[in-house]
Amino acid sequence: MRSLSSLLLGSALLTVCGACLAERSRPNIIILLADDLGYGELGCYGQEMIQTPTIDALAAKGLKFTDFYAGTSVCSPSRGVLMTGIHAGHATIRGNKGFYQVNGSWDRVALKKSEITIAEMLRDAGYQTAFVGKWHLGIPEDVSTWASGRGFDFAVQEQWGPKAEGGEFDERDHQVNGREEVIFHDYTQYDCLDEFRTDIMLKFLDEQRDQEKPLFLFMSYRSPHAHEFYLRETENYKDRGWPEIERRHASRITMLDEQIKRLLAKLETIGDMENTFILFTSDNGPHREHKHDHTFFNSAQGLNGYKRDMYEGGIRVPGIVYWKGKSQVGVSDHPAIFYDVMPTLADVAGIDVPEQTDGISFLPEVMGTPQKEHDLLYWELQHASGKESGFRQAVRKGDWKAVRYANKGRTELYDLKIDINETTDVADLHPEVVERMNRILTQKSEKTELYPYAGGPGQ
Ligand SMILES: [Ca+2]
Repeated sequence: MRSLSSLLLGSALLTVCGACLAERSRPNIIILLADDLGYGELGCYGQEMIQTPTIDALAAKGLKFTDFYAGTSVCSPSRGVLMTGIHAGHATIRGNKGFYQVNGSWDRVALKKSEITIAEMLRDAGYQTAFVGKWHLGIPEDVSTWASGRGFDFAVQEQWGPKAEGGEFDERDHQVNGREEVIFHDYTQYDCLDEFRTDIMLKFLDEQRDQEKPLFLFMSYRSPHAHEFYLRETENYKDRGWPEIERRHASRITMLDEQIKRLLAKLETIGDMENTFILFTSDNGPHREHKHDHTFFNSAQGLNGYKRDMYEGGIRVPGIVYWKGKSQVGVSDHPAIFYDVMPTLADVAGIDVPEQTDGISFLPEVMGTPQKEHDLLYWELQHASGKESGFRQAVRKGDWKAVRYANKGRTELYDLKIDINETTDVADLHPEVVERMNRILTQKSEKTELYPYAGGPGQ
């Protein structure tokens, strides 16, 4: 029997350390984000030519979402929605570039400091937060807008564009914790950029992991984005007779899969896979750049459109959740979107959801309990390329999907239930639905200073 004094001592320790115990018992959280990976580029989403065994295994033992959506259809604004939980119609970042009237030019836009990021939310809840890769939510000249300034204890960031003191960043230089130091990506030493980035994260886990804290890790990969300086020669798919550009595309996706395998193995080794919530997704649909043809591997799984489009091919992306011993095993058709990620992770961590978010936690769906649905999902994108192609919007309400080319005053309507590939515009057959959707599209897009077409036609 324990003595009274030891019971009292135990009780005192519990009181003293109650807060830290609560923090330590919070689950680890990991976001694995691919760049421009299409809905159909993984085996678990029907891909038959490109091998992705690690991600497929994650989907097989976790929950695979069929209706998972990016924040919008291009990098910076989509990632902004992911990090803030704010939908694209009133987010700060509405396109890769905004229009600065003061000098009449299109340029980068940073997240507002008044908008809390997922990293800030979790760091404030006691998490150790770590980031490697592409940030794309700040401006090059202002380090306070970089990942290190937005909630990450450890941040190694690819950076390009002008330096505050003049000159340009060499994007092979990965900037550590702001500009504390630089790790040079000597691309002759790695099979691919994501191998280099994974090495950085593995080293962090070996040397800087604070086991007293739960971990939030955000791996922002390069693959299969078109822009990569160098890829080491590999034997991958050499016997297939594919065009070289397509062989390399497939090879990079398979190498990304291998890097995820290395990271998961490390987490398993150090004990961080236990009680860890993992989300794998992509920031937008497949690209068709540098002469890569997104139809060669059926990268959007037949969906219409690709990166920068408001059709499903531009915004519907892989979404896989695995939480060892806790997540449901199977497939979900619950429509979820990037602005749901912040409330979901708040739910996972057991903390309050920031008021700014438009999202709904999809944790109940992951756990197999009753799930609240969105009334509608909304996207918009401002291109910097001019008025004609400038402003695109989309809304999904039930099975209705409207796509509006606002600067042309044209709204298309699709019935996803019978036409998931958006082949037949039925706007003429349902003018009352179009009118309702147009009202939503106008209402959801708030005017904002740096995106002159936001707000829709006539504003
Ligand atoms: Ca992207």
